[in-house]
Amino acid sequence: MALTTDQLDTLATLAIEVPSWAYGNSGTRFKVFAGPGGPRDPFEKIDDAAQVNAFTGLAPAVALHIPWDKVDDWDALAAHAADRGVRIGTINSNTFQDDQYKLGSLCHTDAAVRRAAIDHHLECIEIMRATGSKDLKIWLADGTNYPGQDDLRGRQDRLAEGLAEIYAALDADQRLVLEYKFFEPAFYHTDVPDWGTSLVQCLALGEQASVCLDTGHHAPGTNIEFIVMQLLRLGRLGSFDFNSRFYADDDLIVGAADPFQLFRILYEVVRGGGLKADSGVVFMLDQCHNIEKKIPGQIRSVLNVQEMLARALAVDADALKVAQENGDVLGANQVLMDAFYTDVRSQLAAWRGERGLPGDPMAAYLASGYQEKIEADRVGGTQASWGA
Ligand code: LRH
Ligand code: MN
Ligand code: MN
Repeated sequence: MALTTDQLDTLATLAIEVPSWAYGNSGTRFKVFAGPGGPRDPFEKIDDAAQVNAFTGLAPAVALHIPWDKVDDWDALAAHAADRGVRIGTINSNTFQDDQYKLGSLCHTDAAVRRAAIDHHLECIEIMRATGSKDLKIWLADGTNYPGQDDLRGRQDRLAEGLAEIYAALDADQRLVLEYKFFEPAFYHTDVPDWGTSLVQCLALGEQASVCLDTGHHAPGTNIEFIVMQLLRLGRLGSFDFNSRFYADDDLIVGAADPFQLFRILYEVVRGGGLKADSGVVFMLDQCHNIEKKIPGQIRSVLNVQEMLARALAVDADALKVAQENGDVLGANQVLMDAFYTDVRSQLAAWRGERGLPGDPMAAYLASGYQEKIEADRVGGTQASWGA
């Protein structure tokens, strides 16, 4: 089973945003391992991200996290990105690391804390204007640890109020993307725990608000591709935060734990029109590389997405429809599995060659000398960690 020319052309529309925070040192709450050659500022994070794009042709945008990536001169950062052949993508807000947000941000009972959280988002919108970014992604750590700790409904009302003020500040071509997560850091309840809550809040805001689906943010056993289908059906799938999970929010290399799940998700993307530019779906990675080298880790990640997308495109849609309409349970399942088991690697290597890219991007990066150079050059100074 080989991909047709049309399918290969569709594959070329895949553009992935890599996260700036993937290049800094990261770890678990037990230990952060410092790796040599880590970027010392946001400009060097962009340099590293640009390598992923140079070797794969898949990652033309870099998502930033504020304040981790704050610089004095946003024009200079955007120009630096353009010079390296990439652009600034989604701006991620951060109301989860300041002391004032211990009991919440937009949902906090104290109006002064809510004000600070709203102002932070207004600043993010200014940064979007300065860098040309179109998406403001909001993930809130808001929640409680104990029943009775706060009023669940009051918090939801305050959330709606805060989001409305942020939404009102958007330009006509900017979007608000609201990310959900079922637990962590709060353990009793989370204020945006699921796609339903995110969707309800987005619907109240308006057309420029949509849902971010982080693949690591669900309870075990959740049928994620069903959520993808439903949000695409409603025109409210704003973006993906791709990563892999074995247990909880592991933030490991997408497709590492369950390539079949990634295939199923991407099949629903294809089926629901999520690859078309007018769908507005942004494909982002939200990952950290704790023990492996960062740039090869990102290269592996974007290749995993491309490979599973190629297999999803290989599904024989006509045969599947016939089997489904005939009630042919096993036949329909086999059509899907035939595509999943298709080895597309040599075809993808040839496809890259036709586009002036290395057939084996990982080997080409490792042979390029870039890793040795940054490990030699970036000695001294403070390496950026997962956060600042
Ligand atoms: C929360 C999250 C969110 C944050 C990122 C660092 O778990 O997925 O997207 O911005 O991690
Ligand atoms: Mn995320
Ligand atoms: Mn997460």
